[in-house]
Amino acid sequence: MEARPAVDDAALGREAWSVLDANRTGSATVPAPGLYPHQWSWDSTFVSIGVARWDTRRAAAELLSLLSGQWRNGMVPHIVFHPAHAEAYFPGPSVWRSHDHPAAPGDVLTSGLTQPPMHALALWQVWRYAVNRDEAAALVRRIYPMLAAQHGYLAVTRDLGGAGLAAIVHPWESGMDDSPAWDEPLEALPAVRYAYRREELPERHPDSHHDRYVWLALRYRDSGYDGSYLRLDHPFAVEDPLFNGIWLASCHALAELAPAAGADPRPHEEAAARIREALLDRLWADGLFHARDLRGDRLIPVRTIGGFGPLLDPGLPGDRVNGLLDTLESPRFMGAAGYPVPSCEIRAPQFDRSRYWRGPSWVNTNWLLRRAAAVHGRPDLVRQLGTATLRLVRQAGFRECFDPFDGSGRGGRDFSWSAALTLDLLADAEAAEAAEA
Ligand code: 2M8
Repeated sequence: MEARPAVDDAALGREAWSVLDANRTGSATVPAPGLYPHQWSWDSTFVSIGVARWDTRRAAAELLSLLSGQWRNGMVPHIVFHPAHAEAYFPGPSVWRSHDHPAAPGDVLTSGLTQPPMHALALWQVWRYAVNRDEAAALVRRIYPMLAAQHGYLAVTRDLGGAGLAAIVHPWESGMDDSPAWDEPLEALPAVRYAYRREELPERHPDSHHDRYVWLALRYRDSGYDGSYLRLDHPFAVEDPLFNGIWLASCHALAELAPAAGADPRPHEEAAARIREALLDRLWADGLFHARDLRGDRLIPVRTIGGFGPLLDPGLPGDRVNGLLDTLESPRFMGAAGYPVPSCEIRAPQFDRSRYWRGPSWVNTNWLLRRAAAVHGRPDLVRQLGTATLRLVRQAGFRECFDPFDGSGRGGRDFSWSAALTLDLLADAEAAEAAEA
């Protein structure tokens, strides 16, 4: 049964917890019942962020469950499969065949791709709010080496452009699967035949590039998930500003966590500086960051929500920050939307108010942009994004995403990151009210 959040904050908070409890299977939380019945990587980081203020152990268990799927080369997979209903989602473990790969864990089934590296930001949130400091320190000592390995994997195996940015090798790695940013590189692929049974296709992808998604995943799998294949032959390689902006912010988080783990923060600060320089050098154009198609060797012109990712960096030069915030508040994005922030520029021909990552507003990207506004000293924007996001879930429920004009819900119901981040927003709103009183 879908939760219908109540109007007052306390009831909304209770509804959010009941969604998270219902979506919990053991120590992991699935993104949405039925639709996504396994543990997804960045979804779980948002769940961990949302529960961290109240329940350190639950937030930590979420991350540890996900990291039980980490490969020995440092890669954190985008899905950790729930063995009880392994094939309930396509592509399932029989497609990915992680158990055949020597670097994959033997006892946990995973996908072979990764997702935006939010994990250090989530651990930082757990560290920040933990009441028992000894427990928090032990947790940081346990998880820090795993995240350092994840960052090492990105820096070495995924720097396919050789300039210091991590490349995604599949649209699923961006988290913004159907974003129009991937249309051009996908359409440059050879026309492919169905590599799966038609009835396995998820209903929400009626005419997307799903054939190509599956084909790309199979090609990578058949290379043995090989790093040199990615560098030399894999036909999809894109430097995405959201993925890299999150990676940069996670480098700052690791630098802050390093002393608690008895490690040196400097390598993470240096990594952040390198990523920033590469972002500015390679992805900036016309007041926004753009994805770079490494195979076509060009910037992808369409403006999407991903272009604001580097705003998460406190060290981004002021002129770029101002340019990005102007674009964000302009009628291209927030200025013409009733409910921020559309996932694609409203004026772009590819904009579609209903289609998954091609227009709708999402709670997780709103939360990230709100954080970026806080980082750059814009309390008005912080308030605006927080209030509007809470208005969305109050009116439409904890939906997967929302129509940016009328706020109606789209996609899955009882969606975990929408519920978890609502808890965080409610707590901040309450703290702000208390400070004003
Ligand atoms: C969506 O992605 C999956 C593939 O990973 C799918 O379309 O089936 C995206 O919205 C992604 O960001 C999210 O992590 C996942 C689970 O919520 O669903």
